[in-house]
Amino acid sequence: MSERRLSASTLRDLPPQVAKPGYDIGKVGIGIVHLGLGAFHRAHQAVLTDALLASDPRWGICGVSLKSPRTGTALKPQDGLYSVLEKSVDATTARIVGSLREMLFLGEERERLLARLAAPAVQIVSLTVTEKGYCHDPATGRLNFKHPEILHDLETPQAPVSTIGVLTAGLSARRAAGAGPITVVCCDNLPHNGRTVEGIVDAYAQAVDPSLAEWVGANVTFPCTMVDRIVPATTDSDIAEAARLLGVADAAPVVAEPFIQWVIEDRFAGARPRWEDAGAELVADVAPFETMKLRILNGSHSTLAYLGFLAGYDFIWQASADPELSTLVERLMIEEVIPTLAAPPGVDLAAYGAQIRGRFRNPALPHRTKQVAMDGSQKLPQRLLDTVRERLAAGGSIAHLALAIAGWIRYASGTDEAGQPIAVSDPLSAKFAAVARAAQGNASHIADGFLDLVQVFGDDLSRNPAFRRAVSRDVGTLFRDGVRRTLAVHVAHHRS
Ligand code: CS2
Repeated sequence: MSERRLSASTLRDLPPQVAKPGYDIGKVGIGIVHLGLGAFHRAHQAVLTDALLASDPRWGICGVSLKSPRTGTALKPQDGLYSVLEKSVDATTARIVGSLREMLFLGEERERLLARLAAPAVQIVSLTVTEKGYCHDPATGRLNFKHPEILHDLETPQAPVSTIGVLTAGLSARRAAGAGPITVVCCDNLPHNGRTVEGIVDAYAQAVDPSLAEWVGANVTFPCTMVDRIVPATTDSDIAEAARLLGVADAAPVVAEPFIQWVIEDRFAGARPRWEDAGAELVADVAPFETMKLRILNGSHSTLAYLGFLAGYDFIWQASADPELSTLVERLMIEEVIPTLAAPPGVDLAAYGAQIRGRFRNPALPHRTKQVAMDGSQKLPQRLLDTVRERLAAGGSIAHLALAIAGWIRYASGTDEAGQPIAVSDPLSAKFAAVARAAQGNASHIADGFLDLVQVFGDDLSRNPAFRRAVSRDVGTLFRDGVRRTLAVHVAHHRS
């Protein structure tokens, strides 16, 4: 017997408690092209857009997979429909999202993608390609002209493989078609994400065709955004749970916490969906929201991921429930991060931090420490290192920050406390392995090798003796005493 599958034709058979699109998906146009069809987009922007389509059907999404056809292949037989399983501590609810109206795979459908980007109805191109997807130097935010994908695309700009190459080729097609202005909405956790992507696109376009760079300057805006929702990678047990809740199979559900936030700089080149009607905040200045979120949420997330993994925890909620790790994270937020922040209008930073610690403890969300630990070289600068810079400039202590950074180095050096290899997933993993090999188990050589990575630490921190000393000491302690004892001593010693 073949399994019944979620699709436009089975939509009406779903149980009444499953929320469904309140509009005819057949009448939805494509107004948005989204690059990076991952779980985060499908649980965030696609959900907030879905909520608007009943009143304004122009804003369906064409979702583009850049690296793997997998998600599109799962969604095509489902007419783009999928479920979002929202998990709080004591309940799971399911809703069907219908905003994804077309799925494209770059490897096979480049021409269709370029045609979409050149269509006048498309007014927005948004992105979730993760930090490393921008092929930039994380310490400076500038395009890395030596990145293999960028080298490839500069040779053959008409057949690009990198996000930046694809985006710029699309903007070039748009200019050629005379389709008018467009807005690029970056939804990744980069600092000043709109400005950063604007600079990266400009550098690339200048190298390909300076007249295109000029056109982009006059016709394209890059609003900054702050995005927030915890979305663990979908597992087989999530797929089984979706089938149970829906009564039909869904090959591509996503799982998310109830919390969702999107703050967008009101800086659009043309038309835009009224995302504020779905709960997004359109503001003049995103910077205070974004810095708050990157430093408080993502900074402590990474801290829990590295130290938690080393302490033997598979999941963020387990690491958050550990008394010493939870004390460390709370002190990190209150004593070292919050003093560097200007509160956005109407926000109490201490309450914001406490709410986040509560979100991390949600045991219904199996968010792996290993998942958050990925790509640390691309994440540390905006999550922890900018905070360090401001603390040092203000003469404040960096004890908790240094331990978090040492946790990353200990993790990225590639073996756990039982001597087993750690599969470190990071664009710089080959460099990490070379540092670890050359150090031959000597902790201070390991610390030095990592702290010399200027593409992570920048020239300033890499050469700052006080910073190097603090981190090096903690790396030494982690290797000598192990993470458990290091944490116990740290928490006892830095009692507030
Ligand atoms: C996490 C983020 O994987 C990670 O690095 O810190 O994906 C985090 O869950 C989101 O930014 C929450 O909004």
